[in-house]
Amino acid sequence: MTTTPSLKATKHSNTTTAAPGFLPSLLDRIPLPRWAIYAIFAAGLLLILICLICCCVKCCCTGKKKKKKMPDETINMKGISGSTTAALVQPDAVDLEYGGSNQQRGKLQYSLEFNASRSELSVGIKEAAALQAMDSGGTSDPYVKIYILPSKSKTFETKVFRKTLNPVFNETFRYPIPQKELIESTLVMQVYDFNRFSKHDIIGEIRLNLSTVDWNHVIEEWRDLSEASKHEQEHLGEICFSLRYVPTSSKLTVIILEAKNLKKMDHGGSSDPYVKVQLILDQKKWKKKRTSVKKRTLNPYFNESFTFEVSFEQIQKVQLVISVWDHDKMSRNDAIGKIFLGCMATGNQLRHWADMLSNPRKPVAQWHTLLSAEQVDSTLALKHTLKIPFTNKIL
Ligand SMILES: [Ca+2]
Ligand SMILES: [Ca+2]
Repeated sequence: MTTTPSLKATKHSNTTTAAPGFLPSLLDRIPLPRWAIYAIFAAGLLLILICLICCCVKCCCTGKKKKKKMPDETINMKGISGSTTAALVQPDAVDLEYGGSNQQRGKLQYSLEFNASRSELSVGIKEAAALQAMDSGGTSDPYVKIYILPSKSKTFETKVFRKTLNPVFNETFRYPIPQKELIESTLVMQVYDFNRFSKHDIIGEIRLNLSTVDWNHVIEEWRDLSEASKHEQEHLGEICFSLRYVPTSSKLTVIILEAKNLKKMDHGGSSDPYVKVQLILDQKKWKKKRTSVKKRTLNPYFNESFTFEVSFEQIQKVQLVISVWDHDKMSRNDAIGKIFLGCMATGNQLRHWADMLSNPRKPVAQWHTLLSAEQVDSTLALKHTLKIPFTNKIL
């Protein structure tokens, strides 16, 4: 009689020390020792914990990888040859660059007006739409170049619009031109993609035979851009130089870095290039310096620095003329191409000049496409210093 209650008591006390309620009775029914059950639980918990940690680590790592990819991308983009990584990252850009000739170039809206009494043609560049993307980011940096053939007297450029395929230019350019000449001319409007460190790409162009235009009305219309005609784009070459202006010391430093794809001027299919750096003030030649001659090359490397003293007041009105020449031993040196910078400049050249002024003390380098010397001279409208004939000089 006394044993049963004591047994019951011990059994009871056992259960109370473990855990009261449903769980202990469940554990009792499992045909395993308690330590084994606890071990299995612990192992299970550990496994879940490890899984959770793994998930967290994986998430964090992929996040970091995505962030890290950015600099790799830019390096690859800048690389000379498109690496496979770049191709994987930007498949669209690569496709566009090597796309067929049926590629949509986009369209341009322009206006034309001829003022007969003033013999003046006004060309309005309104806007462009759905332009072809020329850059890796799927955009372009468009600007428009305008000139008239066959005179090609003056080339105008609009402002550059960064990273857009639908720029609104709203700029008007005026050409003094007699009516007789007008109806024998062709107006060329070319849309380019600006690139700071490489040649600008032509997106497309519109060629208008001005004899077919009804000049009784102001014309405003949209037209699709077509592929630029190759034969007429006379390629003179490109030049890279850096500009630096220090207002406190009144020093303008021009470093002629290099040129490439220069026009062949000599019979051997080469040129002997050198560069003239000239400053023009009040339409007069003011200061002049030149680089050494690089023999028989179309891609000369100069890296020659020239410093001019130009006061802050003068820098506002000075024009910097950079011209590339071919040296000839036996005959007169020929100009290969020219460009000018300054507050009077337009487009890419004005941009470089403005960048220099807004970054005092900092050298700013940029590539430029050379224009014909005649074209630049006519734009500058230099007061030509009369060449005194040899006989007069003696007298
Ligand atoms: Ca560009
Ligand atoms: Ca030569």
